[in-house]
Amino acid sequence: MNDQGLKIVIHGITDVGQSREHNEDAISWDTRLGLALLADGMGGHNAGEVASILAVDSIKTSLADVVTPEIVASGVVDYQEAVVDAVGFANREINEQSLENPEYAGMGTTLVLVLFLNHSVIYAHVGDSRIYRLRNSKLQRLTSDHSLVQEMIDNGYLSHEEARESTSRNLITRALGISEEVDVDIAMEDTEIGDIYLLCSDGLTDLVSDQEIGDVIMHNRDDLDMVSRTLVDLANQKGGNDNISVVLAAVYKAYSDGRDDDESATLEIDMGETD
Ligand SMILES: [Mn+2]
Repeated sequence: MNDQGLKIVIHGITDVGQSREHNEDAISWDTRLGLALLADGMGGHNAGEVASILAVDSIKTSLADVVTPEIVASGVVDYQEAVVDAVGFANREINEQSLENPEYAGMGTTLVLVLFLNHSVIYAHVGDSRIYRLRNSKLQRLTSDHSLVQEMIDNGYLSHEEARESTSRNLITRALGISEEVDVDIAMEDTEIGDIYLLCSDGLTDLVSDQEIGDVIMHNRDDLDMVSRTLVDLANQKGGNDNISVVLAAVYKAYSDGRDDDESATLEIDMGETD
């Protein structure tokens, strides 16, 4: 929600990839709310799809009730709390359905979301879907995977390179729907004009490096449709062994698309904190 001369442009694609029968990823956004969401579901049959769609729809519906111009202007709502509540509510809905329907037993989903509020953005995640931010020429990973290999990296047992090759890299340590409570990582930061946020599933990051992701965004930063298609194409060219999803959200001035680029700038990569 922006009333201060900023415009949030959002674009995304979800793709089944080259080897899966179903697409269990779900993406959704609402430009008016300044909200973008991505979920990567898991579970037998179609349960993963059910979980991921339920997550994005439920959270979007919950937040639409509180992200109105009047309520934002009133300053009475703590939006980080509102996001945690919305994710918690979605978690319980998925968990209840998984307990009620045998075919949905054990279903769960990752989640990443960004919510833009005037000059700041709230971002939240559960699982191994990621959020990156390109600011000027620097790509920064804003999330730390809730996964076994990330824990091993944090504890010094595995390098980033070894983690990329690990056969257990898809084992996640947190997900929505698998128990009554969920622990959400949430943060807030100021935005700058020209920032581009990328939400993506592991179908992208397992195959496409941070360097490649940064290069694609840098070179097409005024065309989010092109960025989305190029990233998905790259993952498919490298095998596309999982569903691939990307959502890009850019902060522009209300009266202009894009920004003046420094074409000569070189990309820097920040892998994020490994705390
Ligand atoms: Mn996946």
